[in-house]
Amino acid sequence: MPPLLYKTDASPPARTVMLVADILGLNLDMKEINPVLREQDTPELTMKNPMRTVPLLEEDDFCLADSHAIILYLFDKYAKRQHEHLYPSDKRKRATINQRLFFDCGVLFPRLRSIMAPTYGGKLTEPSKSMLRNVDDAYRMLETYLSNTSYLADDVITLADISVITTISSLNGLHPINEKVYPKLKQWFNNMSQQEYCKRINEPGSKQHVYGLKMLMENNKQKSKL
Ligand SMILES: N[C@@H](CCC(=O)N[C@@H](CS)C(=O)NCC(=O)O)C(=O)O
Repeated sequence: MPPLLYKTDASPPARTVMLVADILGLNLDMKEINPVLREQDTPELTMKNPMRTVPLLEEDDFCLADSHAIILYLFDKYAKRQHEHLYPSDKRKRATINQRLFFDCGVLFPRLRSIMAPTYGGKLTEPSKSMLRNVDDAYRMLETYLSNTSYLADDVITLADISVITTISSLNGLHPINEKVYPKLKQWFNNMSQQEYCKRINEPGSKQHVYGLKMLMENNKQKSKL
């Protein structure tokens, strides 16, 4: 049986897993979970993933949460020779990719989440100046990562790019990358967005995510006027 992925298309980390599975030619079973409705909070799913987050991978009696851990596992288990460039065995390249994955997990996505959580919580009517400053600060870091290579960890696409593109697509929808300030990041974003699998898998979900967040902010604004 193929592994089962609990996911929703709007979720950037879920899209990362879907992209990597697609690139590896892996047909995952999928189960739709709406984190806004807290569908991941059932006792059964909480046992499987105490963090109560999407995505979650289940394979027989093995459960794995966090998109970064999941894509490394999928690569380890299912990658073939032609996928080597995604996570090369060269130790320094691998370490750089790992660092970018930790950056996405520990820095970039939390800055997006700081906008998502109060929006879903019914409070945020628009991102605050400090939220946007933090996003710009992350754009600055990415611009620097792109100083010497066309992609985030190498001159070819690696797992680092697949992980970061989903977060950045949602951030860019909320706070567009300024090409004059971050030209390398903008070029990278355009290059990644042109990839066939990004158009097919990432773009629809990120549009849905950004549209949903903007609609909710508008609703929160109307409610705050009552
Ligand atoms: N670092 C995690 C983040 C997962 C995450 O926070 N997912 C969001 C949906 S985009 C979620 O499930 N949020 C529910 C919550 O935080 O309670 C990953 O990469 O999988």
